[in-house]
This record gives sequence, C-alpha cells and structure tokens, in this order.
Amino acid sequence: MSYENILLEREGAVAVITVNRPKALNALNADTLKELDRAFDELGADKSLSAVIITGAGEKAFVAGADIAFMKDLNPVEARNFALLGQAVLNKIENLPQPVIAAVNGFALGGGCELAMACDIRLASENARFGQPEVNLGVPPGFAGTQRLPRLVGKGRAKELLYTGDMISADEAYRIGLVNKVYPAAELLPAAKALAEKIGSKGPVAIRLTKSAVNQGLEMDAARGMAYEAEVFGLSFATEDQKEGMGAFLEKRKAEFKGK
Ligand code: DAK
Repeated sequence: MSYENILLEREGAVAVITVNRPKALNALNADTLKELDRAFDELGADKSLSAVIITGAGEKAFVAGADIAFMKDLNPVEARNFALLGQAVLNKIENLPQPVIAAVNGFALGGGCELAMACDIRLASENARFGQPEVNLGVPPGFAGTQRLPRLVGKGRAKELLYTGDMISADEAYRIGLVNKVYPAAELLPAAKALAEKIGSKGPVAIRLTKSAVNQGLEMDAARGMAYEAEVFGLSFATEDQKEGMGAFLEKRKAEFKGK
C-alpha cells in the first residue's frame, strides 16, 4: 500500500511507522490520520509482526499536534468527526494485537502527546517536549488526552498540564511517569528497535494476551480484572508456546516460540 504522509518500513519482525510531514512538524491532518488507520489495519493483521515503532520525521518533532491549519475553519460537525477519527485511530493503536512503542524524538504536543499516550511504551530523546497546549488555542483536547493523561500520571498532574498548556521536558516526563526512558537523540531509534526485538523474542501469544489483560483490566474493577487475567492465563495453556516455554525451561534450553 502506498502512503503520502507516513513512511512504513519493515525490519524483520518489527515495523517502523514515521509520520512524515516535517515542514508542519508532523502535525496530524485528516489524511495523515486515515493513512495511520490503514497502516495499523495492515500491521495488526500481520501475524509475523512482533512489534511496531512509531516516530516522527526530522530532528525537531515527533508530532506537534493536530494540524491547526486544517482545523481552524472546521464547523462543529466536522470538528466532532475529526475528533472521532483521531480517537478511533488512537484506540486502534492502543488495542493493536502487537505492542506499539512511541519513539518520541522532539515535540509531542496536543494530538502528538495523545498519540504517544495511546502506545504501550514511550521512549523519548533528551530534546523531546510534551504538553497538551489545546487551551492556548481555545479548545479542549480532542484525541482522548483528558482520559489517557490522568490514567498515566494521575489526576492532579494531568489537570495541571491540561489547564496550563505548559510544555515539559523529557526528564520531567520521565519523572512523572509519562515516558519509560530517555536517551540521547542518536540512541533513541536503536533503543526502540532493541526493545522491540527483546519483546519479539518472548512468547508472541503471551504478549498479546498480556496486552489484552492490562488494557481490558484497566477498564474493570480489580476483581473483574483478575477474573479476566485468570481466563487469559487458562487460555494460554491451549497454546504450543506454553508447552514449548515451560518444556524449554525444564530442559534448560532456549525456548523456540512459534506464536501458536
Ligand atoms: N499544526 C499545523 N502546523 C504546525 C503545527 C500544528 N500543530 N505545529 C507547527 N506547525 C508548523 C508551523 O506553523 C510552521 O509552519 P510554517 O510557518 O513554516 O509554514 C512549522 O510547523 C514550524 O513551526 P514553528 O516555526 O512554529 O517552529 P518553532 O520551533 O518556532 O516552534 C512549536 C515549535 C512546536 C513550539 C510551535 O510550532 C507550536 O507551538 N506549534 C503548535 C503546537 C500546538 O499547539 N499543538 C497542539 C495542536 S492542537 C479536537 C480535535 C483535535 C484536537 C482538539 C480538539 N476537536 C475536534 C474537539 C487536538 C488539538 C491539537 O493537537
């Protein structure tokens, strides 16, 4: 499939998506969101893929937000549809069967911060900047920032960021739990690939079931979440991977997982 606003590359079992509008600091317009939607459909259906990395083109920005030039003259119905499109794409990323790693290589603002938050794991370069500056533009966040940010950093810190529109550094984002690790810029993508490969060396079915248990469980109370975990744990005993993983441990050899 061909894309104009994103790049999609495969390196073995890892796919790298690069949002590629560097002149607009990789801002998300409707066309870019639709391309991301198609790309994640393609990747989600690919059983040979173990993880996806998403990053931004150039050295300045991951994604500097939803495209303000695109949004400025939307009418209320169009604005609502744009928010629904963004939310649908980010939900697709959050619920992709494979883990998605955000390699945040610069500004991650508004829709860019929301995109990073929809990913399973966020790695950042030292020059990354995070924020939800929508209130500076007279609008609230539209791609679920009001929902994912408090879940990641807690209600008080989230509200401070959402109400002030302040940008925070990569170190501060690390301190409050918004990113998992911070790297010098040149080391970010290699680190993301190494992490993707490490995840890819584990039991693929176990990774998918674990992602589902964390995501589904967070939407339930603890008792239901634990019941769901017990279900997926039981389900894993129907797989070849479980037999191989436990057998390999007892035979003191490296497991050869097949994702079945
Ligand atoms: N949209 C469009 N273009 C953008 C952009 C953006 N978000 N961010 C940057 N650009 C463009 C700039 O206009 C500029 O274009 P030219 O003038 O060269 O044509 C180019 O990228 C380079 O930017 P700067 O010249 O401004 O670069 P600086 O280094 O000076 O500043 C900056 C970098 C990231 C601090 C600055 O560009 C900036 O503040 N950008 C805007 C950041 C921002 O506010 N992001 C949040 C966007 S709002 C909703 C749906 C969605 C949303 C909300 C509601 N509903 C429908 C309810 C989501 C909202 C957002 O994400």
